[in-house]
Amino acid sequence: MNAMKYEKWYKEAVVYQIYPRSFQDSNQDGIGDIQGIIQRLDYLVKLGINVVWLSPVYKSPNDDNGYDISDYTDILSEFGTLEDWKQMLGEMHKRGIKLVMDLVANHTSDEHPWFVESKSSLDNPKRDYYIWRKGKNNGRKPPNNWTSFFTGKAWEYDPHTNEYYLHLFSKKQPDLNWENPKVRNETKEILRYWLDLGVDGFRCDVINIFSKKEGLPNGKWKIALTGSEHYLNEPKIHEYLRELKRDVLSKYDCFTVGETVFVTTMEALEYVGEKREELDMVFHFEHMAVDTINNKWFITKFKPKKLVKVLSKWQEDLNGRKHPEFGEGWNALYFENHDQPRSVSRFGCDGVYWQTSAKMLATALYFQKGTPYIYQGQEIGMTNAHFVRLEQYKDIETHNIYKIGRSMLHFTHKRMMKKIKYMSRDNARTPMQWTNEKYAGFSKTSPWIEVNPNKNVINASLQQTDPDSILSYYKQIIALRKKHRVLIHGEYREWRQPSPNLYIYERKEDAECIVVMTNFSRKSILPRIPNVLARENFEYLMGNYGMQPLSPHQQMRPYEARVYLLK
Ligand code: ISL
Ligand code: CA
Repeated sequence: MNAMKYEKWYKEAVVYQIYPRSFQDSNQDGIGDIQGIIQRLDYLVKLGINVVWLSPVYKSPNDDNGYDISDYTDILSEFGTLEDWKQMLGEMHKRGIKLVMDLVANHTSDEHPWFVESKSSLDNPKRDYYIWRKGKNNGRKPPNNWTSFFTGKAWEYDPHTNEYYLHLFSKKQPDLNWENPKVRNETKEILRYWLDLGVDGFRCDVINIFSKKEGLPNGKWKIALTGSEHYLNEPKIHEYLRELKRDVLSKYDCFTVGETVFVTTMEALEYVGEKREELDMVFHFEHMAVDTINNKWFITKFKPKKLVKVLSKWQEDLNGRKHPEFGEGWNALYFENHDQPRSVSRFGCDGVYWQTSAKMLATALYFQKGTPYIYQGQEIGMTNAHFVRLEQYKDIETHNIYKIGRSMLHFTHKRMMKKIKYMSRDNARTPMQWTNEKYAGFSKTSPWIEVNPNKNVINASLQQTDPDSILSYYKQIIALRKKHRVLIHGEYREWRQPSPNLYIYERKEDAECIVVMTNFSRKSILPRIPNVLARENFEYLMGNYGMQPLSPHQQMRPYEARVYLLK
């Protein structure tokens, strides 16, 4: 079979991310599961999405909630069985929903049989599956100064063989050695296994850090991620991705979205440019850093202008005009995932303007060029967890940063809790709020992580019957994307504004043009619209203030969003 045969259906897709542990519990053990997902598929059909990205459901000791895999071809028993999974896939396909699985191949769990073998002796055939090195100073110090994404050293000493292994995440997540062709072949087998079972694509975890610079040199000291200049976007990763594409992915009708940390637009194009034959799109993080300085834990006030600048840059740079040798690239549009705070709490207002601002954010994002990704609960405007005690948080990253902040930086408990409250990944991991029942309809028993106390006000069941709800608004957005081709293929152009809080852009293809207007503030602001355009030129399509405004030139009210067809 030939890659060219397939239509690029993913460009018209709308993806919904499920974090299985927190979506729906079917057997009342407090943990979401696969049968739970099956129960909620009709909800997803009504929403209008047509692809599900499922965060890991593989066997895992759950040091990092499934991103530490101990068996890539079987299902974690808390989530169900492979039979359940097959049933889920069948039920999805029956409803026209495709399934994208999470491929976590930078590292395995330390309980994966490969690692168990690898650490058993220096001459084990699987020794080279991982990155083992002798320590410095007669073994007393780690091989280099690299630090982990979850803070602390990136090396763990193993007394049995007197060497250290590299782990860029937790010490229970040893990094695989991608320079070893056997490791690449194992990954290909895993891909084939799931593709042959019928999956439609992969979200590839931290794909741009697989290849490490030869010799593993010391990195320049940084407040976080010392050493990263020696593994971010190393030239060989591009070879490896083309190898996966050539040997496996091109033979199936599937797509890939790579999670690429700290990439610039130009680096991203090397992964997604159509001529590169590597990935179909990437998740970048530039817009996820606009409220931080250098590091996610150094938080600064959110300024809409910064966000808009980044969004426009990605829209413009990926069109490929600056680098025709790479070809055009395709964007992945997201504000949320299981690692990020809730967008309404972060870029909107989860108080008075909760509903308006959640709708505005969706308008600003999902009419851009690219494939929309909706993270579970985002479509009902779920907010940050607002936990008050450290014990309420479950995430390994959160607990690690708390320890480091207190012990090494000498920050007060209060200061650390403030950071965590804003930035912890658990903000996105509280149970999906289906109803106002005790456990939000997620489960009948106390869940693995507490339900957000606002479930009585924010839940899907309330919103399903309300035409003015955030959920209904998301349905409208998805329907509009399906109706207007220009929203898929049209060119993007920002209409720059004097106000730093207004974001207006157009999508244009041939004679069709759609204008999207959003206000990121609680003030009313006059938009700047070319004078030549009269009121009659604008056909109102949708907005978050109900009734059609009198004129497109009219003030943008607090967090207002309006969408017009330009004639
Ligand atoms: O959330 C982050 C840390 O604050 C990110 O840096 C995150 O670690 C990075 O985006 C990689 O994320 C992915 O791989 C991790 C896993 O913990 C995340 O859940 C996953 O999305 C390790 O597999
Ligand atoms: Ca369960």
